[in-house]
Amino acid sequence: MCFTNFRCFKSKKLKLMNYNETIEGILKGSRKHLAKAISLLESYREDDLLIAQNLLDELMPSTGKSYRIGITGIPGVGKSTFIEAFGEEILKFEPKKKIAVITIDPSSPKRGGSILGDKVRMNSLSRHENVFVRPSPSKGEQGGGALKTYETCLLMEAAGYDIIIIETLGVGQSEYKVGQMVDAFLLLHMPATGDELQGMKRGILELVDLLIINKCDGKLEHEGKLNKKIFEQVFHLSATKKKWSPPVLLASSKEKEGVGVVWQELKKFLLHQKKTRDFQKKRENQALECFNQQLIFKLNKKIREKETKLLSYEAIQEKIKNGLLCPSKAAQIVLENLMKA
Ligand SMILES: Nc1nc2c(ncn2[C@@H]2O[C@H](COP(=O)(O)OP(=O)(O)OP(=O)(O)O)[C@@H](O)[C@H]2O)c(=O)[nH]1
Ligand SMILES: [Mg+2]
Repeated sequence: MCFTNFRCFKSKKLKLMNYNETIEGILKGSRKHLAKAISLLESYREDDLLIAQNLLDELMPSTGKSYRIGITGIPGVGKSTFIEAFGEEILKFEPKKKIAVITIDPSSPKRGGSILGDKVRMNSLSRHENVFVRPSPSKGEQGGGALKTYETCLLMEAAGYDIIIIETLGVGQSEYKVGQMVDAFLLLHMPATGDELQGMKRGILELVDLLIINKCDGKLEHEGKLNKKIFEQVFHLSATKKKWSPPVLLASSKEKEGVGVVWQELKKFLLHQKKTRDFQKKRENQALECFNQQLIFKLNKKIREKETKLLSYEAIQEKIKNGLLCPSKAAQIVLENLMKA
């Protein structure tokens, strides 16, 4: 049952794209219809977003059945190369699985689109008939980037994808946001990148479920083994707080070595999560968090759109920056004006 705004049914665009055909197409696993729905979701236009919202709402009963996996690590650590090897490894043992990959690209501040959208990547994996690779613009926080990634996951689930892999940018807030929207979060580390723990963002280590030391080939192999001991000690020391101590694995994505072990260990983790019911609890919290974020995002957007009667949003911001208006009083004024409007 669709509870959302029915105004969108009058949209010309909706008639053109054929709403029912799109829903049926997605449920049958059509890439064309899935891609169209994701584009609507990523759009800045209000009418597109309303259609995407309604589509997703109708598809909700068919979502939730995948494993959502986040992959992070500094730029150049080998995330894309790893995902390609990892995906191929999964399909070797479980050929019926359907894998979707979302790569988050830095967005162009001017155009709002994806800068690297046209870059050819994961060439061999993306050619597989059971694989769907989709670059997604990060759109910054104001564009609600992470929220769109979450909903893209839901659309992919409705299209029957069993495993959804999200490659983060590896820098900034989006990395943490992805870490908080997946079932399992994998961190790729590269040996010989200086002081291991100083260089590593501590907060990320707390979100990690599996740590993979990549590029363990050639000259870096020995260093990789030394790094493994350091990370194992770190996880051992913090193990009392967590039910699961993240395994530290050595891999070479380029040589496709050690990648199969990652899949085996990941399955153990997911099974452990399901047994302890942490899997379901985490999903419920994530869905509620997405709702809260959407509410804040939509409220913020509305406030920006509606010029307050007393002061414009920009003028209020200016006064706050110059210390002429107290932030809580400012928020009160904006909210009151919004209610009146
Ligand atoms: N020697 C070696 N090189 C690797 C390995 N994995 C990736 N590389 C190389 O590292 C470089 C960066 O790899 P990517 O897979 O693009 O890294 P990434 O983390 O996805 O990079 P960004 O998306 O730009 O953050 C490429 O030249 C890869 O060939 C590995 O296991 N061993
Ligand atoms: Mg990459």
